[in-house]
Amino acid sequence: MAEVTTKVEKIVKLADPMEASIEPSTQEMIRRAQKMGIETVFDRAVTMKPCAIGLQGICCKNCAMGPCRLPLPKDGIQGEDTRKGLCGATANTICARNFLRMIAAGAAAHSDHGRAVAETFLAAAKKQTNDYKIKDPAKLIQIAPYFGIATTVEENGVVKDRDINEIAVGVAEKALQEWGKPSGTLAYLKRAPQPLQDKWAAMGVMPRNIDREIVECMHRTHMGVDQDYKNLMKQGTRASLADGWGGAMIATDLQDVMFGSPTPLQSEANLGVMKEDHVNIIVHGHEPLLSEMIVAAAQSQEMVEYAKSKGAKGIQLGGICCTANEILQRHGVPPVGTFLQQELAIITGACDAMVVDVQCIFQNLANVAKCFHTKLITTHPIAKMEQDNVVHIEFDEHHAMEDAIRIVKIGIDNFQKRGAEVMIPRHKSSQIAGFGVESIRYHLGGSFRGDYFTLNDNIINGRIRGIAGVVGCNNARTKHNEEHITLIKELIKNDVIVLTTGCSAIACGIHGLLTPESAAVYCGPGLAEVCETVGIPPVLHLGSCVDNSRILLAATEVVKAGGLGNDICDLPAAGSAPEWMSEKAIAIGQYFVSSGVYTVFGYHMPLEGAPVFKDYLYKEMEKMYGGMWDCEPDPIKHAHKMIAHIDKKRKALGIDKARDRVLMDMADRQALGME
Ligand code: NFS
Repeated sequence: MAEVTTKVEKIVKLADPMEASIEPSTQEMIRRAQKMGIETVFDRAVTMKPCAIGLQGICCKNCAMGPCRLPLPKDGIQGEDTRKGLCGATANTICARNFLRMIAAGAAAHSDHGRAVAETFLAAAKKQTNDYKIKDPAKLIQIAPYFGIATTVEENGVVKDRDINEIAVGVAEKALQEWGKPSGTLAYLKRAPQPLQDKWAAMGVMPRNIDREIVECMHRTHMGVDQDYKNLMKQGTRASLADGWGGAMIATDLQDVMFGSPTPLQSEANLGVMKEDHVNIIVHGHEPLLSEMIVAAAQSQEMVEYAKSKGAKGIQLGGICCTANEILQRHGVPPVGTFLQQELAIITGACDAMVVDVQCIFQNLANVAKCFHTKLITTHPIAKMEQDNVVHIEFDEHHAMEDAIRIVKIGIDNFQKRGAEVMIPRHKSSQIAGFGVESIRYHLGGSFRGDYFTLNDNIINGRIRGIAGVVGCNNARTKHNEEHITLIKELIKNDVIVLTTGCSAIACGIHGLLTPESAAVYCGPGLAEVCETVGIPPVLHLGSCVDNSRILLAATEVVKAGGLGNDICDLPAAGSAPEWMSEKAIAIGQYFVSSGVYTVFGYHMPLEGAPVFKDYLYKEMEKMYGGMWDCEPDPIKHAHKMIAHIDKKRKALGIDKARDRVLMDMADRQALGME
């Protein structure tokens, strides 16, 4: 082992592996790290406690007269709430400002990712790079009209298909304008159900352009500007919609056009996918622009031969966080782990290179990498690390493949430098990932009507009780994967079909919920019957966090297919992020809420210090958009809050009785031994 810079002696407390995670390979690697004297996030979480005032959302550090802290009085607020900062800012204002800044940061992260994709797409469309192509022209033709780009031309009275490259250039240019156009509103808002668009227009929250909404969040939360939590949240809503129906949705679509729309495929998940006799290269982060190239480079004959020349049997690629989901859903490359397993992948001693781009990357990776031979490579100009063992290879879409080959070579060259201390946990699971709006239509659509009719029919007849979107991160303040898995098992047990993305999706893969076989084990009788009939898992992997836009569009398709109301808020559906931690999660939560979805977060919400503002999000929002926030740390109660909402919507649609009948029929059939 190389020099150990992070010694356990420095740590006050060590995490109890069994308390830190429900997942055996994670527990095993935490134990190993502790034995080797290498500190991980799990140890830091027991050593450092979060700030109680920050946790409640009522610390204002937006000017140099502060930070102003407005703790709640011990016995709660009696009478008037007199708390204020030096400028007079109330707890509501401070809490709303903090919330808005989280939305702004989250929307910025997703949208800047979208912008990079759009820029690369423009370069590809203009043939300035040979490394990116249009892999899914059908998707391009499908989205072009939203940007006002014609897909046909008329010549001498004959209508012909327009040249695909011309369409691509048109879409790319228009898409890029979404970040800064001087007038109008975002193009993709038109994809939402009409009643929802009407609500947004009535509330004055239609995003104008993506950058402007994020900038305005920062302006309004600057010292001395917006001091009305309702008005602040109007902007928070607008910025979040600029994410979900803007930057994130454009990212998903243009990635699909360039890299192919996902279709369900078989893969595996967990640390056990790493191979001792292979070069292990792990990609971690979010933007698939580079990782797509790394997949191609690692699969090339030249690189495989090169790896063999260094004594390896081949190259094993793996992913962490949403980059993992991107290359999983399009190439079947297995995820090595969720957000909280990033340090642990290096602690196996078998990670020859970890390649990171942007978002959700621990700076401590550099300290862990120092203890092994692992080369840690940053690739993005906006995301470098100060530690001197980190290599920076700046990725440029104009010579993407060249960069990718250089990076893969570093991993291969490093293979022989591995120490003796390799320990790859055995645990891995098989999974089916890569569902999308199109594949749900294909699998659950009727053979006569290629739309969402069969799904709707099964919801109406009660076999499927409702739809849940369970997404988001891990959080070291909660037990790794426990909330995700307990919650999702409870939902499917109650016949709620689950759509999942992000680290929640990776957790589901690791814990075996993404297989059709899991339906018979975990589902209620109705959902099990549907899954067995069509051969799908009860939990559908819909991709990365930007692909939450797929959930919005799937919900819109369900509305369009008919029989379940006129708007997303009418659907028996609910959203959840049980182990959320990032600002992106707050942006996602807000765009789900303002698209009409009841959205429950786990762990905690930074709102406890401002009860009036909290009520505004938890109760008043429903009157405006049909969706609202909630929080429940206990995963079983969390599931039942979602189920209660689903049942409330079933009742409003008048389909609650149908489900009773289905369940009665099932019991009868079971009694007769027919099931
Ligand atoms: Ni989403 Fe994906 Fe994971 Fe959370 Fe981070 S990787 S973008 S933020 S931690 S789900």
